Amino acid sequence: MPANLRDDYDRDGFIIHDAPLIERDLVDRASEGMDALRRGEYETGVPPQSSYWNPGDPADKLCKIELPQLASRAIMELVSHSDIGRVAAEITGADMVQVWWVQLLGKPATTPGQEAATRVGWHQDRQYWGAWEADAQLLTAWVAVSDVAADAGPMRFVDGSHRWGLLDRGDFYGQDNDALKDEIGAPDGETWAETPAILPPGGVSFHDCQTFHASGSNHSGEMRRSFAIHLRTNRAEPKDGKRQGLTQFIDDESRCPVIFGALS
Ligand SMILES: O=C(O)CCC(=O)C(=O)O
Repeated sequence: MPANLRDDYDRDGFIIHDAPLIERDLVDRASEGMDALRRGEYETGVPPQSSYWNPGDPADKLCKIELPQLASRAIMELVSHSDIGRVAAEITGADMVQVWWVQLLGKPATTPGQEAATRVGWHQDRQYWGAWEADAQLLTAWVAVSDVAADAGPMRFVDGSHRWGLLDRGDFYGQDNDALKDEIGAPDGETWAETPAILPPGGVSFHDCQTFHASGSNHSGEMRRSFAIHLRTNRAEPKDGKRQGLTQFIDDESRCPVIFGALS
């Protein structure tokens, strides 16, 4: 890995590791696992957590399934990949990296002009993560399972926005990203500059919990497939030491694997 990735992460609030970190065979097996979950088939016998998308939902709805690794062994293998932990540790300088939540994300392909709520609105992850202490070091590894080219509705990051503080003005489910961008606005002296995360299957982007990001419609003709793997380092503690909501499983490494170092 280039030595300057940590500097890039500190400066921009994200990195785009477009050299695949996950081998193709595992990506393909996790993709099959994704199809099984979409059919409501859970090979471990354990369903995912309660989710925005459920089997039988319309084909043109954004597919978002919580903790898919509980239901599929291949998805668990993918989210536990040691190279994700290694890169996350390298860019944060951490001694320990743990997966604490995962989302399966399938963005259906639509045609221009088609009415479908498949976009992801500008937001900072941190606005949804109140179960962690305010200074917790949290980030996301977003693994491309399909080819995420410019026409597939890639994530877009706002360069350096992790340094803008928690503005709490975004909306993951928002569909009008121009209006949201105007509402959020760059703070005085800052510029709103966007970088798309173009990734091949197995490529991974990493973003800080305060980095603004969004994604548009997918016009590639194929579903855009990915996993958003939410990570904490040894510098992240749950709020008031409580296990609740999104932190409820962090003491259970069979659900929340440690992928670099060890829990102290
Ligand atoms: O998949 C997307 O377009 C957005 C995902 C996201 O918001 C995240 O991984 O934090």
